[in-house]
Amino acid sequence: MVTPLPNDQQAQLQALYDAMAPEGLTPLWEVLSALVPPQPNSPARPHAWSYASARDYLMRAGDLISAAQAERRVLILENPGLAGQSSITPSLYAGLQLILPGEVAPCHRHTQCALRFVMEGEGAYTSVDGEKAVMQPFDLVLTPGGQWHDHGNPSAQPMIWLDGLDIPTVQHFDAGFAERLETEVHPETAAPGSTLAQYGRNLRPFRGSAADRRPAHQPMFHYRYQDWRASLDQMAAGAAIDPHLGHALEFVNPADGGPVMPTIAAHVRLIPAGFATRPRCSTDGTVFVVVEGSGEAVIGEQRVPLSPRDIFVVPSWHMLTLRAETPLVLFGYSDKAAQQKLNLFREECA
Ligand code: 1HN
Repeated sequence: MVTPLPNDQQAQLQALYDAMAPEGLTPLWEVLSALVPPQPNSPARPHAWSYASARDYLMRAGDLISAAQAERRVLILENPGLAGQSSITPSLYAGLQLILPGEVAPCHRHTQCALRFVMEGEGAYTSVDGEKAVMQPFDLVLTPGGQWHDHGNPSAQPMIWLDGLDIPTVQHFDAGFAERLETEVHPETAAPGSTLAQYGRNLRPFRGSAADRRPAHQPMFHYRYQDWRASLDQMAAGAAIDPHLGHALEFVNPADGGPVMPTIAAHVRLIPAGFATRPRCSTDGTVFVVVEGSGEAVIGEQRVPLSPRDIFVVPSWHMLTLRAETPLVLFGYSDKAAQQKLNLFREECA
């Protein structure tokens, strides 16, 4: 309500609201400015998670419940401003998943899109529609909506990755479906790495092969650290630095040049030692992982010290400045892919 009302008018209005409420009627004028704010006013808060501490709890969970028992053994990174919502931003979910040597996380599929960003371990895999992506630290692996996926760890070390999903977005649209495969593991449909070999170098099958097996609109599902890291280094050696982003590269879907999944976009950036980015805000609340280096993020009023493998979230329309003490390499994902389709995405640079 913009102007305060006389007490008797207020009382009469309240009586009116009370009378109509049982019939599912409420007055817009009491909520209009909250419903249509002049700019985003996220309920999410800037927050950082120490990897060492989260890892400790995750390993303790590993002593108490198996991957098979849990279906997915994951600690949710819940935004303190979104308590009870299993969300890191209003549209995105994040979690840390542990898979111990010898374990299998059973095969299922769902409408929600997922990405995995490897935090530690090597040699475990995600199988997507029966083709394994064997993972190394800081690889990005996608399980797009509707594709069967199971995980396994034949290596001798624990494997931990960050799961990023569009769960709250799908929940918002009330459009989620999920099912388990009858068998624990999807039968192998192709040799590990075959899709990467065919689509990962600006090529695609002339006919047949993975062209029949992978969806034409989204063939790629493994983006290797060794590849993206080399590209970032070459960019940093040659290109002028972007004052707001540092040296930044987006992961693309080779089928259309767009973001990696319909709802989720992902990128990496490198901030050279001693560099501080100029402040920038955008409507896509973003989850970041520190891959290398140390420094500081300033998110609105909040200062967050950065060290390797820490995770932090920058909610929509919060100014972000990144300062690198040593060369700082970050991975980030957000709902920019969805926002651009809906003509909602905006950014502002200072
Ligand atoms: C899921 O399918 C995975 O496949 C991880 O590893 C976390 C959280 C909610 C719903 C589905 C996975 C998930 C998930």
